[in-house]
This record gives sequence, structure tokens and C-alpha cells, in this order.
Amino acid sequence: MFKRKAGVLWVLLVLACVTAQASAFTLPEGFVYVTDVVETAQLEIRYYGDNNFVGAPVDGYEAPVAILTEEAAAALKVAADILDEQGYYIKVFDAYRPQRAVDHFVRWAADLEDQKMKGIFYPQVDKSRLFELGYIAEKSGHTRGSVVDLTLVYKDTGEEVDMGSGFDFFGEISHHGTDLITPEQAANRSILRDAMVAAGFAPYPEEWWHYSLVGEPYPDTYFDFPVDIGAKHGGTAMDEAMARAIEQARTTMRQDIGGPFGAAVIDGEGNIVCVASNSVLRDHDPTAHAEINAIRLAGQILGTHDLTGCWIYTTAYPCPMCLSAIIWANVKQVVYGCRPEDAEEIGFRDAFIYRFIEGGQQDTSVLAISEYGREQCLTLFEEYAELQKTIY
Ligand code: AZG
Ligand code: ZN
Repeated sequence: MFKRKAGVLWVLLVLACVTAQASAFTLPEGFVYVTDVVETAQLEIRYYGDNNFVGAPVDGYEAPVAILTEEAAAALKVAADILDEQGYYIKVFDAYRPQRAVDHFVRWAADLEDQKMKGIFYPQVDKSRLFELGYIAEKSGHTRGSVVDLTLVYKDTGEEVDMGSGFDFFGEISHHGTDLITPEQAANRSILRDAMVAAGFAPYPEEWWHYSLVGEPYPDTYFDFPVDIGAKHGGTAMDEAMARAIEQARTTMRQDIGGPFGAAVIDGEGNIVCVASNSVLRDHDPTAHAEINAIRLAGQILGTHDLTGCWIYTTAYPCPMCLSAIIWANVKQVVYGCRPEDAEEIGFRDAFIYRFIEGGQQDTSVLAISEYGREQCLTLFEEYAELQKTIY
């Protein structure tokens, strides 16, 4: 009895600690998550990962999210609506940037030994001149919360529009008005610039991707809170969700229920809706992947097939089947641990299936797909269309 009580107390204590930690980070008053305001915005937060000029995650980027002041986000929504009508979504590379990230850039710039990313981001610039040329500075407008780095993607394909140079390429080719790019690339930059200017942003002559809100609300404040999802998901919820997914995967993997994959669904308030893991072996079901199981469970718990507002944390990048299920469920954010190539290393076929799809599904040694009976099948579709059901 005592043992059980002590166990309960211990659990309560752990929960209390988690809750206490969870409130450690909240988004400051006046700031919002960009995707809460611009729901169609795509995110590729470069300083969260290693595809940036430092070649490593940058200090202060604790989650792949974009944060802006309310005013800047509202203006960005105006631009996104204009662009939406023209067939584009926006893709954000960076928005609010903590001072500790800028300090990291400064330290990196002073370390002339480290030229790891020179070939991609600054091939023609001597690293020792990054300060005097203005590419790196001790203060950045981003830190005041109303500056955004972005590009356009085509709505129908999700592909990035060709702007003539990549994000954060240090050089004249990135300047507005450069003659180093084609007229079409210049026209693409103008589409972005016209919408951003109409929405109240000012372009930056040296970087086609960089826009500052005119009349920013905090012109003199350099913030230093992290880029995190704590305010959405409760401080360390990211760690907690991933830890729960890992723990669940480990348990079922050891019981021979399935592979080493776990997933958690989190709702918009940051509550863990459910945790699930791969159960292919136990269920004799090749579709019983962690993410599919988690989506099915969340649907049952929430009483809906529509998981709008939910996030999925998964121990591995979703396979094509799960990726589709996630999109069908209207989940807009996935956070993953291992990469498809990591799964390949231990014998799983996620990357193999991606290669098949990317190769145009032509390899008949993997799968032969043929059309048959279209006419009869189309009658079904016509009947459905006549019923005018709500599309999900
Ligand atoms: C898998 N990949 C993911 N992400 N999740 C699962 O459950 C899988 N099973 N096989 N590959
Ligand atoms: Zn899967």
C-alpha cells in the first residue's frame, strides 16, 4: 500500500516538475506564431538546422517555428493573401531572431578557420570582410521582431520560385536591381516585393528575401527570448512529446510488436492527445505505422477525422504513406527525430519508397500500375458528385 502511495506521489512530483518546467517559456506579449496568423505559410527555418552559412543550428533556435510581432504578422497576412490570389504561398526562412543567435553569428564570423559553408553561401567574399561589408553585424533588425526573410512557392507544386540566388547568399546577385539574373528571375522578385510593399514592408536593397515592417512596434528593443514552441506546447512539451514517443516505441519494439517508431499527437493548446507506436508485426498490418496509429487514435479520442491545429511528433521522418495520412488529417506541423536515410541504415524502406515516387513511379520491378475499367468507375464518381457531399 505504502509502495503504491509513494509511487503515486512520485508520479505527481514528476508531473509537477514537468508542469513547472513547462511554464518556463511563454511568448512575450505582442508576439505571435506566424502560422497562427498566416495558416498557409510554409516554414523552412534555416537557423534551426544546419543548411545555413554557419553550417550548424544557431543558438536560440529551439524549434522550427517563425515568430513575429502581431503587427508584422498581420501585415504578412495581407501580403500572403495578395500572393495567394496570384498562385503563390509564402515560405519563411527566418523571422524574429534572438540576440543570442546574432551573437553566435558574430562569434562565427570572427573564427576565420571555419569556412565550412563558404562554397554555398559566400564563395566570392573573404570571410574576414563580412563585418565591413555589412553581411554580419552586432545588431539585427530581426531581433526587434518585425523583420521577415521569405520567398515564394507555387501553390500547386510546393516548389520554390526561382529568385536567381539562394536565401542568405552573400553577393551582388542577391541585390535588388542586379543585372546578374534573368528577366524572369527579376520578375519573380518583383512579385514578392510588390505584395510585401503593398502590405507595409520595406525591402532591403542587398537581400531580395529580407523585409522590414514600416512603423515597427519595438524600434529600440533587441529581444532575446528563444525561438521555441513553448508557448504553444508548454515549455518542454517538445521534449516531453518526443520522449513519450521514444519510450512507447522502445516498449513495443522490445515486445516484438513492431519497429522502433513512435509518434505523439499534440493539440493546439499543447496537450498530448495520444501516443502510439508501430504495431505492424502484432497486427499483421503493414499500414500499422506509428503515425497512422497515432492519427487513428487521435481521431477516436477527439471524435473527428479532422485534426486541424494538431501537431505530430514522430521518432522518424514519416514514410510516404504516413506523410499522406498526416496531410489527409489536416495536420500542418510535423517534428521528426531520425531521417529516412537513418531508417534505411537499419533496413527500413522509407527512403526506397520516396525514391520510387520521385522517379515518377516508373520502376515496374517495385510496382506496376495500370489503368482498367475507367468508364465504369467514373459512374461512381459522377453519382458522388451529384450527391454534393461535404468534401473532407
Ligand atoms: C517507418 N517510418 C516511420 N516514420 N514510422 C513507422 O512506423 C515506420 N515503419 N516503417 N518505417
Ligand atoms: Zn509510415
